[in-house]
This record gives sequence, C-alpha cells and structure tokens, in this order.
Amino acid sequence: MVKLKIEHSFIKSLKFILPISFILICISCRPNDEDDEEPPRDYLEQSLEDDQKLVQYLKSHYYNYKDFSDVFNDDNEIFIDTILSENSNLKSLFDFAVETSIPLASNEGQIIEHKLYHIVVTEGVRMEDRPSIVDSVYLTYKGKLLNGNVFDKKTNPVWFDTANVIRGFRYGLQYFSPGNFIQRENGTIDFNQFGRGLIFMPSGLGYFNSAQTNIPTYSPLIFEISMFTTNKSDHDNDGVLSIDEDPNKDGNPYNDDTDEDGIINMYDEDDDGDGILTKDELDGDDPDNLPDDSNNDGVPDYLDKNT
Ligand SMILES: [Ca+2]
Ligand SMILES: [Ca+2]
Ligand SMILES: [Ca+2]
Ligand SMILES: [Ca+2]
Repeated sequence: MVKLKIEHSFIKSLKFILPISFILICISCRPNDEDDEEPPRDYLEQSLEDDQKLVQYLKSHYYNYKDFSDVFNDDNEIFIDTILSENSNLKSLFDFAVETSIPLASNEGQIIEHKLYHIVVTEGVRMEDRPSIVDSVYLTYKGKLLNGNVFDKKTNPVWFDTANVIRGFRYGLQYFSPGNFIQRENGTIDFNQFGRGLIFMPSGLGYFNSAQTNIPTYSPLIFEISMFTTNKSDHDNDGVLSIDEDPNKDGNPYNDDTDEDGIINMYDEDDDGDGILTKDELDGDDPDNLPDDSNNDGVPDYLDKNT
C-alpha cells in the first residue's frame, strides 16, 4: 500500500512548521477599510444566503463514493459531479454531509452561527491523532468554488498551523484522522490508510468580503483534503499544549487571556502575568507531571496571580 513518497527531510522536520501557503493565511485580519470600498455585507444575511447555496449544491451533486466503499484505496481520486436524471438514483453529497455550527462574532459583537459541512470519504487509522483547532497538520488539498473552479491546489503535502488558516479549514480539519507512515531505507516516507474527505464552508468561515486570487468576495468554498499526519502544538513552548490553554474549558483556546494583557494564553509565556514564566511555574519543586497548585484552591499556580 505504498501511495505517497515524501523526501526524508520532510519527516525530519515534523516538529517544525514549514511552508505555509499564502492562500489560507489568517483572514480574521481584514484589510483596512478604504474610502472606495463598500462596507461589508451583513454577516447573518450572508451566512443564510451562503447556506442556501451550499445546501443546494450538496443536494444536486454526488461524489464517487462507490470507489471508496470497502478497502482503503489511497490512490483513488475523489471527484464531484452533478446529479442528472439518468443517475438520479445516486446518493447526493447532502446524504453524506455532517453539519456543524461554528459561532462567529460579527464586528458588532453579535454571535452568528455559521454552518460547516464535512464528509469523511476515508477514515484514517490514527483517530486518536486528529488535529485540534490549534494543532499542525501535514496534508494535501484542493480548493474549489461552487462553480467547480479550482483556486488552489497542493499535490505535495504541506504543513499548516491551523491557528493561521481560515476558520472553515481550521474547524473542518478536526474531523479527519491521519494514517500510518513508514520510512524506507532510501529515506522516502510512505503514507497509507490516511483520512480523506471534503469540507464545505460559507464565506463567513472563508474570506468573506476580502477577495483573493481566483476567489471572488463572498464565495462559499469546497476543500478536498488528505490528512497525512499531525503534530500537537505548544505555541509558546511553556509545557502546556495549546489545546489545553483553555482555562474556561469551552474547547476554544482562542478566547482565554488570564492576565488580560491582550495576548491569549496559548501565545503568552506568562499566563497569569505575575512575572514568573509559566514554564517555571508549571511543575516546579517536585515534578510529578501535574501542574502545581501550592495554595490548593483548584487554580494551578501558573494561572493564579496569588501564588
Ligand atoms: Ca503552551
Ligand atoms: Ca476557551
Ligand atoms: Ca495573556
Ligand atoms: Ca506566571
């Protein structure tokens, strides 16, 4: 089952985040409004309009699911086509799609739910290594518009830090499991039994009003992905994994800033702002791999200004 050969150097750098394709780079940072620019459309209205388009697309298209029915076939291409009267017996994408709701705050602070759809075409074997919304992933992908135009494609795998990609990609990737890999004597890496599938997102989880090369404003996006491997991130190297830098325990490390200095905990080397670095406060005198809590108040020292 040798399906993909990767140069040795790629795997040696598993711990590093290598090239990041420009197209998926952070979009939460919108360009400054310029005088001749139209004000952005209403988030809620746009999310509803996009969802209508997505559902219509999902119901009127199918993918070649029969080619993936029993065994791992890492070589098969996923293709999507229109359901016509002569093949109306086929199941549509909508029959397979799993819907999730992603809350997004508008500029006015209003929370707007955006519907994201995904289809796991092939379940990867390392389900325990699915990426969280702050981890790094090593994958190939193809990005398309609803009209079928491909706007970006990576046929050789690339590393992405999911903290730096469009939200639809960040939230969609967490459903895909990586596979196995073996390193051959000649240095190449063979990946097999990896997760593959499709992600469908409204423009609010993509680029919204910010046009990109080959992506018009307000475009819902489709991604086809293969998930080869993942790496758990600790962005600030403080010994606490980024996904665990979530003291309010809502599963989202992007909204936790214990010392309220404007730097979220996952990037903050001193989470409680007491002048002692988290890595020095985490598990000090008597290391037991559990965070110290010297005053036993349930708040670990590194998050506790009083210790
Ligand atoms: Ca950390
Ligand atoms: Ca949180
Ligand atoms: Ca902070
Ligand atoms: Ca501290």
